[in-house]
Amino acid sequence: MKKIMITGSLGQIGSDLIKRLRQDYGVQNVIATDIRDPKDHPAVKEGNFEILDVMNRDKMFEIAKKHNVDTLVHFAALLSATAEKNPQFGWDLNMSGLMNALEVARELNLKFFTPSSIAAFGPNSPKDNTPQDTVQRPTTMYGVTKVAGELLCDYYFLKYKVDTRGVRFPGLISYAAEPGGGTTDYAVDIYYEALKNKKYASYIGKGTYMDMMYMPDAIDSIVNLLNADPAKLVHRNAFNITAMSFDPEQIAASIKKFMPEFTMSYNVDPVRQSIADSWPNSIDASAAKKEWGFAPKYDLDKMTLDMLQKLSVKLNIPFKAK
Ligand code: AKB
Repeated sequence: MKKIMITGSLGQIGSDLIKRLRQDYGVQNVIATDIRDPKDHPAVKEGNFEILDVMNRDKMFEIAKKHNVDTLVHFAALLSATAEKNPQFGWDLNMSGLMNALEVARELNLKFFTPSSIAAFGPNSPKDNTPQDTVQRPTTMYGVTKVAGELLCDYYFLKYKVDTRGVRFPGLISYAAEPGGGTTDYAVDIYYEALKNKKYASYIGKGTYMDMMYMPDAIDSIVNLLNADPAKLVHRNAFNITAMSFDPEQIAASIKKFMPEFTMSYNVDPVRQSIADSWPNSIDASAAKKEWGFAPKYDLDKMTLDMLQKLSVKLNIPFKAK
């Protein structure tokens, strides 16, 4: 992996991955692309940036060829809550975007990474410690596209030998770019509101457990899986990974440890609650640990303290852990 192109790179994961890859591989060797072009974004100002709508396969091919990339990381997609509002567009964007990216990877012989999600499981998957290989009958459009995407990536590896790799991400928590349109986003919003208002009304109900991970661990997982020895990869495209599982009460309790005046109430959103109810409480990441050494570093309290400290700088709101 020497020259990497990223689609949807100004989103939550891309914003952090660009920084890491530019540090590791050199600024000029990371080609950031996105449908948006905010001129003041560091990724746009610092290095190579190209406007790309992933529905346009010719343009994607042209950019990859022009920059002579050897790796394609494909993020552009609608997340769960947004896809549920417009399922037809969710299918079109998530599936055509992925198919275009896989075709570009096939034609140019690129290494390929795209994320799947805990959303690839459904209400009849085992709820706790959900195995790597098990029943997958998701009931959201996002989940349907994630299962289809996992299979499509397997297909491109088996049929065309494209070096496809991927993980099932849990909810990702980060401070650089805010997530948009997910179900797990409450676990990001809560830190912003804790700093701004010392209180938060959760749209996810008490007792709803979901897998989560802090962004530095997610970024490590992408880089480590892309660099993993292919001979050791049995699963390739849909590794379960997780760092923690909690419900709103537990993340609130973690914030209170550092900010005792913080309070939480509930204002449950039925749509996002029913999506969360269809997902696992916790998934089993043992295949990722065994096949490529996945090892997250952040637990809930370590993440909470870092999030509050980093966000206080970003938002310019004083914070001192109690
Ligand atoms: C979402 O909530 O839609 C995403 C995901 C778990 O894939 N964060």
